[in-house]
Amino acid sequence: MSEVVSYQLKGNIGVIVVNSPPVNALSQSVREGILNAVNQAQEDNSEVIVLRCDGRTFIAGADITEFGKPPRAPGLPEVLSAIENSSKPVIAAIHGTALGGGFEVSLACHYRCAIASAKVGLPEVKLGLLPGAGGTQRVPRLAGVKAALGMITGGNPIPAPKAKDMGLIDEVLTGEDVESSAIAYAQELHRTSAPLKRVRDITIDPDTVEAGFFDEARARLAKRARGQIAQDRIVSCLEAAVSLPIDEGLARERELFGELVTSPESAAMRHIFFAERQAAKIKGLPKGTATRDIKKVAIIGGGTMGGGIAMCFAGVGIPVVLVEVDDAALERGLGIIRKNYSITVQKGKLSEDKMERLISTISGTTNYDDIADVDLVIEAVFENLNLKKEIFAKLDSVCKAGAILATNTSYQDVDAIAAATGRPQDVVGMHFFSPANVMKLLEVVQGDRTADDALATAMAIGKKIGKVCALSGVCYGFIGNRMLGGYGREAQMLLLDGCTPTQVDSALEKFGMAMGPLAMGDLAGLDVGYKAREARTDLPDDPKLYRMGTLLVEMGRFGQKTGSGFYTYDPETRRRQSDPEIESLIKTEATKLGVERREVTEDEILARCFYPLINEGAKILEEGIAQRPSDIDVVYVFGYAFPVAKGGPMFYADQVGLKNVYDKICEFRDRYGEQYWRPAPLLEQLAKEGKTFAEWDRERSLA
Ligand code: 3H9
Repeated sequence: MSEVVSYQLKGNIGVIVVNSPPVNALSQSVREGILNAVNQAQEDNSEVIVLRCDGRTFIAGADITEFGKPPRAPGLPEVLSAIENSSKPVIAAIHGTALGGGFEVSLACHYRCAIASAKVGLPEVKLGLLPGAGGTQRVPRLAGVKAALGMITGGNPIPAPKAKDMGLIDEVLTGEDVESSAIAYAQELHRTSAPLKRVRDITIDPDTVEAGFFDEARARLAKRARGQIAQDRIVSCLEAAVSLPIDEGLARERELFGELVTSPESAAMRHIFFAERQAAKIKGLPKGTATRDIKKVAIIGGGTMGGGIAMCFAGVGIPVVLVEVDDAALERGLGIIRKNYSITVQKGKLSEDKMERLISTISGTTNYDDIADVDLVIEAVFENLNLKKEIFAKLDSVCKAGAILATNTSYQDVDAIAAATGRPQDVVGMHFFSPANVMKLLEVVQGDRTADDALATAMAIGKKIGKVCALSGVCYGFIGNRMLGGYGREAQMLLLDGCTPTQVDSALEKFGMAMGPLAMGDLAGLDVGYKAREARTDLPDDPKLYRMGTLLVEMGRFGQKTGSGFYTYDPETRRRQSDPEIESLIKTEATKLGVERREVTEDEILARCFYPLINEGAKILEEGIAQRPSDIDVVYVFGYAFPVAKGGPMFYADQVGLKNVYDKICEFRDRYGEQYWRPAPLLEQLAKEGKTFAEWDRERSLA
């Protein structure tokens, strides 16, 4: 009946099947197909209608690629009305994930059944949206207002058994074959003359919502909004669900959805959705490049990083061997892992049983011979090139042929490390971010001689352990840390120019950064940057450069770990407090260095800190270190907590306008010198051509 939706009468059951790969999103043709099928089923001998999907999942939501384009009939509300007003019961039969508009389709059905492995959810908030096809009105009618608030503002999928407990679905099917199980369920409903249940007919008792509930929710959500407005509008929709008749509630929901879908925040978050998926694809590598089997992993180095990486593999059931230099270090490493898990148990997020199972997946050794059989080794020792080379030579001699040898280095030359082995084709960088068991980003670093299948395997295993992967070429600091240099530098320069640490950090936090750069320096340890600078020979000889960071370390103020750095820290709460002593020290230093202090605006703070990132990003693109501008955005959003509602530094630059960014960089160059502010040739070119990074990338891929 349509290319993507079919309808067949099977006995007394009309079966509608959506088959629109990859995820059965509600494109115009799917909407039209469902509408026609429901109408057709009204006219035939069917007594019950089952709506199910082919492929890997039930409908995964609206077709996100259609947002921002002129709407095409039929709209989703029209389709849902046809389902809801069907004279015969319509049953949604769910497998995979029923998400967003997909779950909303099922909410318009009279019954919902799902196989046990299925999940349902309303993830719109992760795209800066709210459920725009009745989700905010129907979920509170089924599950209550509190549960609806958690589900819709959190956006996380809910397993079918839990969804049943919450009242969101009616039946968890016993079989795994969704069609036959759903037909059996449909027959049972028919035999018992089950009524045409419409969620819209349920009334919400306003007394179930205590006074002040919505105000409290708004205030709580605003604290973690970081520039996102969707949470606030979701609360408004739920208020409407409680206080208005359903049709008015639905109208309110549509109005607020309309506001969000045209907002810059949602555009940025949709950009990141597609960027994340794009980043996993390696240009020039044929789709379906074979990957190597990874059944057992070794981690060299049981420090914080190595332990965190081990936890990532244990989490997906892959046995890990931790390798340390001696028993004491090994005990310490395994102890840290146990402690991390215990904290999660204490928080009630992990059972004791599961913890023991996870810990039993991780073993330890001090003997390299014990890792001869592993499929992947990740070296995570401290940043010393000679040490890393020594380790790789040893790995070369003990590891089986075909094992992937990865380094977690943040700065060292992956090609030099690979050259220490006789198998550079098996060597790759896998750069995790601390804490490795929490942070989502994994930079996969391609050496000069890394084999295609080794690279594809690193990307695939990264995805398997739940990371968002982006490919980087070899250079100092790879994509993320290389770009960060100017960001931290300017944050400190701004202090001499007239800012307090609080002013700098607050401006960036108001923009949406999780933590300002100076507070971040205090958290990471100012001594870390200090030591790294000592080892560098390429930094300009300028007494202003990192002056405050250097002074603080010399004063023994290393940051949070010593109780003070740019700020002082409350020993109990670890909350930061501005320190008048530091503020006057900054003034004294500025005077000594002949810097005339002045009022600095928030706009200047943003430009001084972000434009070096963007400029370096442009150089990284020119050099082919990053594959695409959107990969850089992925690195910053998932590795450096750049606000997703701003879409990453390169997307943000496109919104500001590359000419504006370029002009400002030229102004800073004239004011502060070429050694810090030299516009990237690509930025200059695009500014002059009036193009964006995204346009440049599109043209390049078409060429
Ligand atoms: C919504 O529903 C609004 C409504 O409330 C109101 C409307 C009025 N559209 O993730 P994968 C593509 S908002 C278009 O790698 P997985 C994706 O780009 C929507 N395309 O697979 C990729 O393409 P490519 C609410 C989509 O198995 C391919 O499918 N729903 C959509 O790891 C495979 O994706 C959501 O937010 C889409 N909706 O995970 C759900 N979804 O191959 C978003 C995916 O070219 N989707 N694509 O790179 C997901 O969370 C995951 O895709 C899913 C599968 C869990 C379904």
